[in-house]
Amino acid sequence: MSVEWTVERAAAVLLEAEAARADRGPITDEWPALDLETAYRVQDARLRLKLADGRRVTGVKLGLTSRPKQQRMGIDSPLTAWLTDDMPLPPGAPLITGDLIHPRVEPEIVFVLGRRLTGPGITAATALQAVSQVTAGLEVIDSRYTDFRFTLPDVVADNASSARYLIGDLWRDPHTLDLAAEQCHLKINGKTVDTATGAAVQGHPAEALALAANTLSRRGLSLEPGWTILTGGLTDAIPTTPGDTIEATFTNLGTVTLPCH
Ligand code: 0L1
Ligand code: MG
Repeated sequence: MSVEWTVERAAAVLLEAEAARADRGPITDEWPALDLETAYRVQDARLRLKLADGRRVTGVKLGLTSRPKQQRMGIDSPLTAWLTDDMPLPPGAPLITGDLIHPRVEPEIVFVLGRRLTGPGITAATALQAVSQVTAGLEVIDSRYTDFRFTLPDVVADNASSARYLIGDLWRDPHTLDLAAEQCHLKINGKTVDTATGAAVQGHPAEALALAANTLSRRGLSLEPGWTILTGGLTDAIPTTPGDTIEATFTNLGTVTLPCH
């Protein structure tokens, strides 16, 4: 007998897959009626389960913000997801790849908010006014779906494949930098494998921040002071191999280094 899908069941199934490091097929294969609005309810239900387990919200991430990544994943829309305090990697600590299913890493421009940002109607200029600091980061994504195969509602429900993130230690004033022109070199074991500028993220990372504020406002939510915002992968995400060191070097935002064990 097949069990009926609900928001709560989908949230629990995805959290179980994460905890067990067991990938699975897309939920929409079994629950084709899962639409985008319901998927965000699953994402929020998944967050409630984490909070009930003692976790704390640290911020918000944007996913699928760059056109090349959207094209590769076959999804033409950016999305938002929750960051919680079980995700940050301590500086210098390795990524234990065996703790995850099939982790991939992507370089990001990271904001910290100085004040609340509430949509709708937020523009990139207003959004940037709310940012107190900017730095470099690496996001580790780890879809709970086999082979990263999913539809937009699937990946929204799965909290945008979020797993871990590493933040740099060179904090800059965002108002003194041209973040669209900020350049990033993504390296594996010292060899550059990809390059991009901040313009890869919706034209400017502040556009991504505005998008997050406006998207969250549809659920009556704001971006809060002190939150970390991962504005989206600048390049495509690269698979991790134990023994590799992944490094993102930015023009003005410093370097973040992640050894993979
Ligand atoms: O941070 C991201 O852009 C990931 C969004 C989800 C898509 C993926 O798993 O690649
Ligand atoms: Mg990302």
